[in-house]
Amino acid sequence: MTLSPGTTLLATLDQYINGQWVSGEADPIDTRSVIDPNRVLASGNAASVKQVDQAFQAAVAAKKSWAALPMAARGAILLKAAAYLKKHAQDFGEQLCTEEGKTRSEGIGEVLRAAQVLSYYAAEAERAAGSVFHSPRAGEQILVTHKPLGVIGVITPFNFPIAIPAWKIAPALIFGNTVVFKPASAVPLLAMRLVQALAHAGLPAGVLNLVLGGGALGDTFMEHEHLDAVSFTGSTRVGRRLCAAGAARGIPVQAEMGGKNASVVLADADLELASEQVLLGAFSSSGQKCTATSRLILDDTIADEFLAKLATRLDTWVTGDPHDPSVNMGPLVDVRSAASVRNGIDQAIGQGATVFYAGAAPTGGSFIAPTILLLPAGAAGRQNTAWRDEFFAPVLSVVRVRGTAEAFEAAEDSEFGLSLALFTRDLSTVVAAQQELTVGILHVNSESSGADPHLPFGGAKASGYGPKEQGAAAREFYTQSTTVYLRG
Ligand code: UN1
Repeated sequence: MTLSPGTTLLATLDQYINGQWVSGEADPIDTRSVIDPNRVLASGNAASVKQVDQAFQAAVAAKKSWAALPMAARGAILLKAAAYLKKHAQDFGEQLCTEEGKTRSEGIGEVLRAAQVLSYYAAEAERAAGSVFHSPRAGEQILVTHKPLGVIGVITPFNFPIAIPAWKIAPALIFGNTVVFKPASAVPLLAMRLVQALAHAGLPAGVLNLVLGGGALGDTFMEHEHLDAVSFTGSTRVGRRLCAAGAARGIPVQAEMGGKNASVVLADADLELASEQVLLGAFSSSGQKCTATSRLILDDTIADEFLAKLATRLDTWVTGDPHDPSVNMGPLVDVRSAASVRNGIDQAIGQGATVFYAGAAPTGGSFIAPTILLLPAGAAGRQNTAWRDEFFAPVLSVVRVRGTAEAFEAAEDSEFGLSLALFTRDLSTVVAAQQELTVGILHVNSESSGADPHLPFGGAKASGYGPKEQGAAAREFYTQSTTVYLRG
């Protein structure tokens, strides 16, 4: 393959093991621009199995002294790393845009979000360390204290190449664990940027180790004797496999997996607001978020008006080079994903879906135009591939329903249960939704995506397994508790 002329590499892809950047010993790897696959952004070699072992040995060797460091001292390192990311947000955000394909402003926003996550966990030393209970016996108190688990394997997806690693690594570290981190093979550059920030901030050797390579490295993790827990975000297929492997050897696994999130627009909704939020939920970041809206449930009485509003908004939604500030949406992460989505759309049409909206997009490459599919009402439409399978793309599948009960029934008709956006002005409908819908995150009158660092994040059904991520919930996963019956 010929390389674009005049381009210089942004970095060498290296492993970070025991506080040193080292060359990989396995096959050559590189990372390329999503817009111009001839442009290599960075290249190097993948980690060998032996290097994965070295990473685990380093993490084991570092764990005692790291856990012994006062939490405030650990927090100071996270805070310094956050400042480094803020300082480099423009550059790293631009690189994120080139490597992953979300828009430049989304890329910068994501780097800042990673910084925010680090700052949030840096303050953990200022929060409660555990809890104290009354005892039914005189002269006794009961304490619940938290200790680190040990060495955490962190396995992350391509779609948030710095924010998701940050929201796993920051709590792992602040609670006193050490980490071996394997990012998605499509986004090694941004993974290196996060590690670089923490290394720059003075993280002691061995506390965080980075190994680069394909999915098989993740399986190597699962077999490593020193692995104490795994936090994974990615597909339900891989997540379930990791959960089973973890259960077989008795270690905790936290898995954030697929989504097929619905937006429900009821008859009394503010349609202007709802159409704006559904647009963002379905098409931001090219729909490549596990929280993206991919199912749209419309009350029959407002369906035509709503779809007309959504189409009008989409008419000004520009798909193209994500570096261009006038562009709203870039390509998918790679041509293979785009081919699979095109195939999924064809299959859905073969099963009775009709195309309501097919936007404009550059031809070729991994671009997928924003697409709205109408599915037949009732159970027939809900058997369609486009209703059941996660496409991870800017494709929205619509069903019409009559009334709230039918809308909730359609929303529940999915194996997934991550996020749901409900559009209504009626408080009792909101209360009913909160009671009846099986989702980890419920948005009322806002888009289905988004996750603030101080709040629990995670899904129900096939979307999630194990304790939730982020906020105070993270402690549940990253520590083991001891119940202390204490008498003086
Ligand atoms: C968001 O909605 O902003 O993989 C975050 C994902 C999720 C993160 C979503 N774990 O898309």
